[in-house]
Amino acid sequence: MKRPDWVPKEANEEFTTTVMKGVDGGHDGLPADTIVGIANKPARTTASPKRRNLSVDEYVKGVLDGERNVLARAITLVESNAPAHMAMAQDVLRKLLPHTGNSIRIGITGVPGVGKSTTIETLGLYLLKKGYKVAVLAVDPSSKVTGGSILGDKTRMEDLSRDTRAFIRPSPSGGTLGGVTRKSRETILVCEAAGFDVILVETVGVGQSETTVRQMVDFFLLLMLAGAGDELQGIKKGIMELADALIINKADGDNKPRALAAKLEYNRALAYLAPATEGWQTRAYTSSATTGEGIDEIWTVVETFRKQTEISGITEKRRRKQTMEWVYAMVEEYLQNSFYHHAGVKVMRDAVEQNVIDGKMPPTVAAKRLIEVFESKPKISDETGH
Ligand SMILES: Nc1nc2c(ncn2[C@@H]2O[C@H](COP(=O)(O)OP(=O)(O)OP(=O)(O)O)[C@@H](O)[C@H]2O)c(=O)[nH]1
Ligand SMILES: [Mg+2]
Repeated sequence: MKRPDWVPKEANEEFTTTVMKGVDGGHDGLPADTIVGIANKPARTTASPKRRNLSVDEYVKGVLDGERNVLARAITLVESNAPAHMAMAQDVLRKLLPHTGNSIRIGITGVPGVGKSTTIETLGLYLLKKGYKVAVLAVDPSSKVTGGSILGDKTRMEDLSRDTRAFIRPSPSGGTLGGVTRKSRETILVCEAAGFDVILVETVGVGQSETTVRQMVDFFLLLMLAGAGDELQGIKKGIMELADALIINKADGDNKPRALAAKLEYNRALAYLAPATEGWQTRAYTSSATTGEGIDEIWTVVETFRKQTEISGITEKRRRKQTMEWVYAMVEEYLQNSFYHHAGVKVMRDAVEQNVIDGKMPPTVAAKRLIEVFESKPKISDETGH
């Protein structure tokens, strides 16, 4: 047999020299996350022996029946940038839509290392004990390729990821914030249709991602740490104003007294801020994700919030508003893609940019030129990515 050229010269008989033909629909553009298993464990979706393509109705039925591998594949479909997948995903979503809306969607943010994943693991396990089904999603527009901390998070949420009543999905690798946002919103809906009662969305506390996640959840949690100095130093007021609860995490051991002091201080500050949710006073609490202390109090707060905002109609009002934001986010995503993939724009961009840099063309003129080219022939080139 002819040895392929990638076989090292010194390789013996055992070295693989043939490549088996894949099964039908085998490698269907799955993102890298699905093949990154925890060490010594089989990867989640690739373990399926038969991977033929599913029809829209098979996706819908599988999701509604809560079949995990179909759920995972439906999310992969939703996350795909391929035009054919996008069209199919929209069909699937349309059929799932009547079965959505029944979960409570909770966003969790905070600076890296504050304990978001650990809190999700502890809270998630607590909720499973209460009989809820829990889905955990991550939104991280900064991680372009693999969803950043998948491995870290999956090992950190090890107990949760092992439970069949929980489902953990890393951030879609969407590139643009708009892309990640659309995919995450749709993933929330798919999880709701699959019967999850609580959806926990972790986001990195950087850039625009908090605002983005705030726009897709009912309740927004900001995790903080008790600092050594001025408690309010360095905390962006804007983010505090998005939160429905502030949690001073790592309130354990030597850190506990400081956490309790921080809580009082934040509560004083919060009294002066505009509430994130009409009619709801945001307060600070302490918790320890490692010992579990304070987790039940947080859940009581979430439940109180849920009851109150359901009665007042605030949740419904917020969700309606969020749906419209979603519509326009999709329009913006489409327009942005059309612009940057427009053949004429692509040809002209470099020259225009250089002219602006050299001071030969004012930015306003540059923008006008590019828009004129864009509007002259409505042609989108084949590529789908940026
Ligand atoms: N003592 C103590 N340590 C904690 C607590 N919560 C988390 N940690 C530790 O803090 C570190 C970071 O926790 P993570 O849960 O990964 O933090 P994260 O906010 O998800 O971090 P990123 O995903 O990187 O943004 C880990 O080593 C945890 O074990 C807590 O309540 N008490
Ligand atoms: Mg994390």
